[in-house]
Amino acid sequence: MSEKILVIGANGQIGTELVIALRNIHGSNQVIASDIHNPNQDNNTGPFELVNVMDKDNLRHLFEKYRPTQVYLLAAILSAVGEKQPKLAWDLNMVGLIQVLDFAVEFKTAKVFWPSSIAVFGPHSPKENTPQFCIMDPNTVYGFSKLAGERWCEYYYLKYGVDVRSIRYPGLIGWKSAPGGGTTDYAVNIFHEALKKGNYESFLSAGTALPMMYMDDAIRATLSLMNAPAYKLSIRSSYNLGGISFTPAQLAEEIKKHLPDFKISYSENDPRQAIADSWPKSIDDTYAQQDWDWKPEYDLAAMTADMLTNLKNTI
Ligand code: AKB
Repeated sequence: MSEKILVIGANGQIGTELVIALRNIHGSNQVIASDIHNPNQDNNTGPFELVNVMDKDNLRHLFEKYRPTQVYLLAAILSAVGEKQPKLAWDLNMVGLIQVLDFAVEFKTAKVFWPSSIAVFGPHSPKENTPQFCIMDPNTVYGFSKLAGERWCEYYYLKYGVDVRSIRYPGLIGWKSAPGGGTTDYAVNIFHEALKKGNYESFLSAGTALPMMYMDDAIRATLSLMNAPAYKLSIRSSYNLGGISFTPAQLAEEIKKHLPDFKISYSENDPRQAIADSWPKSIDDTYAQQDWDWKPEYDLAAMTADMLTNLKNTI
C-alpha cells in the first residue's frame, strides 16, 4: 500500500530532518509537511500545509483532504520556553495530541508517531541508566505534559486500538536544523559559536551530564520504530532511547581536538540549570534494544567530527 504521511510541526528540529528522510523513502508527494509557520527551505520540496494544531477545524481539514496513513505529530513547546509560557505549553502539548488521536480514530489512521522526552523524569528518578519504569516526578510543564501525553497514547492504544508509537528523545544534535527552545540546546549552539567565534558561553555548568543523541541516530530510531511489526512493541507509552551522555566540558574537549583554540566559559544562574539537574544523566534503553533492535551508531567523537565537517560548509 502506498503511504500518505502527514508531518505536523515540520519546520522544527526533528521535523526538518524527518521530512527529508521520509521524502527520500516514500517520494516527495507522499509526505505532507505542515507547520504553523511558512515552509522552511527543506520543506519546500513537496506538499506543504499551514496548520495550527490547536484549531480543530483546521486539523480536520487536513485529515479529510489527505486521509493520511501515518501521522507524525511533532508540534510542541519545549522545556525552556515552556517555563516562560506554562499554560500555553500545556494547552499546545495536550490539545494537539488529543485532537490528533481523536482524528486517528475517526479517520482510521494506520500509525501515529508522537515524541516524548527525557523530560518525563524528575528529581526523584534514578539519574544513572534511568530505567523505562521508575519514579517519575517531572517538575517542568513540558515534562509533565509529555508524561500525561504518554498516558494518553497508551490509553488510545488500549481503548481504541490506535497504533501509536513514541520515543523519549534525549537532547538532539544536528546541523541541518536549529534547536527549538530546550535545555539541551547548548549542545547545538556550541558548534555554531565554535566555528563562528572560537568561543562559547555555556548556560549549563561544566559537569552537567545529560543524555544526548546525534540527529542521524534519532531519525533512524524513529523510522525503525515506525517500521517495526506491531506485535513486537511492548511499550505503548514511550520508549527510553539511549545515545551518548556527556557534559559541556567533555564536549568542549572533543571540539578542541578539531579547533585547538576553542574556549568555553560558563554562565551562572541560568534557569535551565535547574531543569538539567532534574533530568537523567544517562538512559537504559533495554526495551528499545529488545523490541526493535535499537543500537546507536554515533559516539561523542563521531558526532563531533560529523557536526563540524557539515556545519563548516553552511556557515
Ligand atoms: C529540551 O531540552 O527541552 C528537549 C528535550 C530533551 O526534550 N531537547
